[in-house]
Amino acid sequence: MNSKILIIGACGQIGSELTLKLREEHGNDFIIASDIREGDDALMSSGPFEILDATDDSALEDVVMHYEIGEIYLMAAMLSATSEKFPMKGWNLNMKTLFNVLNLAKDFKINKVFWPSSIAVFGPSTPKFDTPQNTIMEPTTVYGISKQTGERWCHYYHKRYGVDVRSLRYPGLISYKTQPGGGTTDYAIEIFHEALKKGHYDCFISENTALPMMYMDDAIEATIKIMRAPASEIKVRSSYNVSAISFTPDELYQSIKNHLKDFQIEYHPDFRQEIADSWPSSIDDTAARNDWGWRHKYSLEKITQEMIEGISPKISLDFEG
Ligand code: AKB
Repeated sequence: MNSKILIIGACGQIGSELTLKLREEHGNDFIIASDIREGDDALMSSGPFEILDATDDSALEDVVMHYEIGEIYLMAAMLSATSEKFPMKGWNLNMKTLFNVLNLAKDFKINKVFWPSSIAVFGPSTPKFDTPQNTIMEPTTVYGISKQTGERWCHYYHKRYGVDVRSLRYPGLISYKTQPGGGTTDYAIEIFHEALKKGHYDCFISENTALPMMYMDDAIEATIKIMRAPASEIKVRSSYNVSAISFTPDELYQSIKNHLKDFQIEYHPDFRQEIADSWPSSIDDTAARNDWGWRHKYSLEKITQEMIEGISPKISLDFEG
């Protein structure tokens, strides 16, 4: 039953925590981490690792055959803000890696695929509050277009070739173990680092912009839960809305200020404001809750506490070192 699992993008924000969690549960040798660069000590020393550019289909197939991989979690992607700077690079990376993985599944070389979608599939014409599972989707970012297109291809590969692909529309993900890279929701992580380091944060999103957010532990739980659910429970083969909490930069600031009384914030919105304005403020995830039992655990208060406790020792080490 314990077929080997390949994580693509294992050194990234989600990949690194997912890899360690799956190694804990399946055993280190069953989880093969891969990325275009090496990760931190915890990841590199706990199990097999391959340098892999997943846009290269034959290199990917070699790794899959060598380790007799049964499942792939494709966590490599270029996020919203970076994709706006490099539109063709973002499109090529996000689409090519998906096709390479879906084609391996279509050819029966692997059995199951996880692919992350995002709230970026929605756009300015989408209902902004309690955004339904099925609704108007007219994304205005390259990243959003790549995720929306990817969703349609996942649905198509399932319907046409029977590929067992499962997907979640992640909201902004908050974590302290690995830095995020290139997202619009990254402000909600940077703010903790700057609050603890400098007592001050220049926020690139305006104070009343509400966005859907989730703590990393909830995101990992949702990812593993949807992958372990019986196939019959997975009724949506494009991607599921999953929701936890929504907050504005001001609400997050107030929550941090409850712990760090002198913390100050200023707002200097940049190009990422337009991206944030095009996304929903809150998400209706009834389908995920009903179909395969999704429940989130982390409130804003609990996230704030864990982030401060997790980042503080790193900051002290920086000062000492
Ligand atoms: C981003 O901000 O680009 C990502 C996302 C919401 O998918 N965190």
